[in-house]
Amino acid sequence: MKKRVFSGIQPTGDIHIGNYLGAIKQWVASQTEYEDIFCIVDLHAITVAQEPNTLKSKIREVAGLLFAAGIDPKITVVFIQSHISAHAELAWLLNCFIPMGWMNRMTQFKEKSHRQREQVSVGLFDYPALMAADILLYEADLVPVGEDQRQHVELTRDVSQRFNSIYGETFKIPEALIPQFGARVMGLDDPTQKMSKSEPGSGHAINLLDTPDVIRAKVMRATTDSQREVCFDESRPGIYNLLGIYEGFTGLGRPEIESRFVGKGYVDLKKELAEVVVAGLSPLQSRYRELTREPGYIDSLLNEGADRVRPVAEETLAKVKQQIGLG
Ligand code: ATP
Ligand code: LTN
Repeated sequence: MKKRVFSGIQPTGDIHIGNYLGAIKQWVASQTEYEDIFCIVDLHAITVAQEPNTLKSKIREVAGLLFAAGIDPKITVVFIQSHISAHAELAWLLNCFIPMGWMNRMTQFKEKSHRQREQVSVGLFDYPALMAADILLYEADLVPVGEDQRQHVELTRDVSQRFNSIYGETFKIPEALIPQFGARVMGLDDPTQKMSKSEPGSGHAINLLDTPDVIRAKVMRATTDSQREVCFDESRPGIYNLLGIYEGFTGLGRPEIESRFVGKGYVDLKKELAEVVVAGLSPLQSRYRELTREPGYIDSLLNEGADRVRPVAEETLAKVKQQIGLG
């Protein structure tokens, strides 16, 4: 029996190379080893304000990028979260088993709410409960996520264990799967901040659909420091991040990468890195253009995906409701 993998991606902003190296690339690589389910989490997206038409088109764009990156709809399920109502329903049930103290510790909420101040919704606070519901509905063994999501997977484990200890074995306890490389790609303009879709600056992230010239310009403008030597040195976050991206796209080992830049400077690294990223994204971009040529094709794949996994979600939800004594 293959292990089941579940992960989610938000249809907000532009998908960037942090999402690609930290998540999508690993998902593609794992398809034959695991039974994969990937969810476009539109219900999570609305925890912050979204423009309706943009949200709708972003959902299709994210799906298209996943398929273009190599997710094979014949073996892997990709679906839209709001197509399966069990997600929202289980989130409510879990809410009643998550102590406020656990939620108050969530660092992502602290960061995101700090940025928004009085606009912060209850949904944003409750985000981890919905994420726990996503994972638990499908009895996932493994949850591949970037380092930033580790705490949410821990909360999922805690609430499932708590529920099981009250009502008996109900949920499978999932485990986070954090990639060693590309776990945390940092912003090009500020290498002390994680590259993020919600960061507005034009020099912050390289997006998967950026043109070669835009990619080159962004890499050349990336923030570094005033030293010279090109090596993996964590105390120099700018250069460390650029080398990490180089590593992510080429798959080369660190000593090999460092040896390529002996006697060369930051500008050489940037020039070479830009070409590595342009070449790395080019096949994905042409597949994306092909996939989106036929209107409705992406939607048909997403509907099929939801139809395949809905029965699993409904069965888990029914079991939970029965254990609690609802209805
Ligand atoms: P935002 O920062 O706006 O919340 P995001 O860029 O973190 O969005 P998500 O949709 O939340 O994007 O994340 C999708 C996947 O990409 C997750 O597995 C997440 O951990 C991973 N990821 C996001 N940003 C990075 C990053 N900078 N480096 C590595 N992985 C990342
Ligand atoms: N919170 C995640 C997206 C997400 C997710 C999930 C990831 C929503 N539900 C379930 C793994 C499993 C994020 O922001 N990257």
